[in-house]
Amino acid sequence: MKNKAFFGEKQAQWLEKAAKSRPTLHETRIKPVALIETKADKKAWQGVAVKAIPGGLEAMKEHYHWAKTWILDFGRHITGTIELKWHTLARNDSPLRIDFKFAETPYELATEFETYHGHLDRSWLQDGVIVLDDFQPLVRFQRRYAFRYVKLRLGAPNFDIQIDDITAIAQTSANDSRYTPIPEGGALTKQEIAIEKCSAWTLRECMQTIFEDGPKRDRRLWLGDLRVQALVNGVTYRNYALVERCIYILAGSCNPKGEIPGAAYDAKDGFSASCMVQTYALLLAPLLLEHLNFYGRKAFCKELFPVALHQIDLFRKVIDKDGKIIPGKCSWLFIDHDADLCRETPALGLYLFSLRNAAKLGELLGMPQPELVAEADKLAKQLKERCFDAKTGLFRSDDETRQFSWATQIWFILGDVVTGKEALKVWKAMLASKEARRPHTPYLWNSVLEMGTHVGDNAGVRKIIREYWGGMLARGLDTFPEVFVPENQFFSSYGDCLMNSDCHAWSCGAGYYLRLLANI
Ligand code: RAM
Repeated sequence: MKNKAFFGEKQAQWLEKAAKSRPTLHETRIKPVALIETKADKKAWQGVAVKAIPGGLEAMKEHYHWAKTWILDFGRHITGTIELKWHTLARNDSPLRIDFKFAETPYELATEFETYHGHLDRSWLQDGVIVLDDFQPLVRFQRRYAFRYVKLRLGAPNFDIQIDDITAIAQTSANDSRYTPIPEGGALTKQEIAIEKCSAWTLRECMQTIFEDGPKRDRRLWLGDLRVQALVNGVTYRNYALVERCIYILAGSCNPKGEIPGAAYDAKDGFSASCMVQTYALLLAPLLLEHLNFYGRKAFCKELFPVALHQIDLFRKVIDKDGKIIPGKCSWLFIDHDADLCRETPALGLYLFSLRNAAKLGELLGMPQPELVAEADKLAKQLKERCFDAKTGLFRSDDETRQFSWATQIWFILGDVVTGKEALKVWKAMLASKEARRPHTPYLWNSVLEMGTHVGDNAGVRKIIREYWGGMLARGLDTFPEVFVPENQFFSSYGDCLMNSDCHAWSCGAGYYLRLLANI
């Protein structure tokens, strides 16, 4: 029977390699640090603050009847579950009901999930009920959660219970001993060191059997997120095997046209791929180049290079001879969660970036692709002629809206539409522009850092990190969230910020740039 897989038997082999390289998850046991309550506070992020109840944890150990609510703070973000040890003082006349809720943020903790009105499934919100018919004294919550706070309500009117212990069991595939914290007194400020630490912690929490985007939601490997994660991993935990496992999963899941999926889920019964995202597919070439630069894994990169080249071949088909995207030909062009952003134009810049990176990779692998550079130069010229606006010094979108956006400047500069001093000028004009659409998510902010580094404004990049990532830190989180729009604290791409993931991999990139710029 003919093998329908585009890359033939290799795809099955890649999936097999991925299945065999499932990493070990390291577990840590963590005790709660405080019993807390939430209170409305206009000054706090999203209007909710938490307050420790003095002596609360000791009081919790006393026996009681009737149901009581306990809110625990574990003092840091955890990906894992909890164990509850308890006993009853007399025989029961009913089962024991435990209502529970896990939350990453104070707002999530304080807000009733019944108010949720977003368009992703409510099942992502982490609550539920356990009813114990048989009174086993040790209850381990079966699902995996992402949380710092846990709210429990348990007890019964006709028998006393006593809580003996509550412990969180955190899990990660990151090897903590490989992470070297940055000492104070060197090239980075205290705040920058804290940002780097938070970046690494964000990555660590997302490092499970795959690099997940967020351990609360979507728990999926996304190719765009993976590139950011692989960069930070390369300067922290250096788990190259996990990077390769993830690339094998995606490459093995290519559809019959050879398109690499944007996302995959590591399910118990196999990998399930979804979402064709062309702007992510084009990042495979840069990802492989960076992987080669970090670990020198030539054989691996050679094996996967044809998949990266094929993504370029596929994208070439959606561009006409004038260098314009043919309407209706693209699948999902993800650049940022911004519904009003013209995505086609930045996507063309990203295509240039992919072409140039593929050419560099080809050189290093001894598989040169000179025609890719010629193609990139021709397209860059066409785009410059059509999109450059001399009055503002910025590129407009290549459609009837003639929109100015940071996204277009970023990807045009990363794709070398202009270089050197000209590129630096665009960077400065972008930072000063009042008109250009700004990024919504840390994912695009990460590309801002990449652009600034590319044009050589290291001081400017560090300033953005201190302001934007520093602003996230000031929220009191110890992981970086999926979205952070300082002027709109309730912003969500999903219709309700309860659905936001507050430990999200694509936000960890600042740690990479800080180490790079400080030469650490
Ligand atoms: C969301 C997630 C994920 C991202 C995609 C495009 O579902 O935040 O991280 O890569 O969007």
